[in-house]
Amino acid sequence: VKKTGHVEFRNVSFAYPGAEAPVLSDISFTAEPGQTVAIIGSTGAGKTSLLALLPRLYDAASGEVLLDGVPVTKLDRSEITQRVAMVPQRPYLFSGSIEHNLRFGRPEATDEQLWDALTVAQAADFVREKKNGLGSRIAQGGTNVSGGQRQRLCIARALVTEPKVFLFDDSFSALDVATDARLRRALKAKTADATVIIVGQRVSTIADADQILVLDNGRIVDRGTHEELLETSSTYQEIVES
Ligand code: DUT
Ligand code: MG
Repeated sequence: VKKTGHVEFRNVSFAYPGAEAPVLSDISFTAEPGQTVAIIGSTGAGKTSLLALLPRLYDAASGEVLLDGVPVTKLDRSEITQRVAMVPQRPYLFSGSIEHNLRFGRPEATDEQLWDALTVAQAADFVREKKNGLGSRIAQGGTNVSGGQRQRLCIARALVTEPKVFLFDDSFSALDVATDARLRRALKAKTADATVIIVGQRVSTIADADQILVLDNGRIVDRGTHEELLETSSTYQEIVES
């Protein structure tokens, strides 16, 4: 199997341990290398839960989640983490230098790779302006940087690992619209062959995706491009207008 970052969900259902009601029901879609698939839906729709099944934070109750054609349950954790990077909804920075935080998934990364990732993540200026640059200290939980800076540092951390698949869980929400657009343009140029799955609330963040999945109550109720969904999906129209 070529390890290109091909993602497929096949009739996936999932319930949290101990809960009876399924959080995801019969989810099927594919995300190909070079594509961006966006997931949109109201709070509690199951977006974060869906992403969590790929890096196996949880396993599906039924159906299959496949990475490059192989069920993730048959892969070693290291094979998954080499290919998949997730930027969580509440990105976490730990106590230590910026450099230390950025190298977390790839200790051997060069300084050049760190700066390259920071540049794409639109965080290079902010790090350069700090007196100690990459050596600047981050407080536990990243409490001494803003929410948007924290998001960008966590995006840079994911970029440093050069994954085949990026999972962004609402990773652009704390950025202003212009920074969001710049970041995603740079990301697209840098990761043209990667598979990108992006959870977003803001229409501008997801409108240029190759495919948008509209999630409602754990089900994909509609799918298509932005233009198609504007025509066909009342759920999507409601989200766009809200
Ligand atoms: N849920 C649990 N246990 C968890 C996490 C979530 O029972 O550890 C429930 C809450 C919710 C459903 O699963 O009813 C879906 O949650 P998820 O976090 O996947 O929703 P979301 O679409 O990511 O919501 P948001 O937009 O608020 O991030
Ligand atoms: Mg979520």
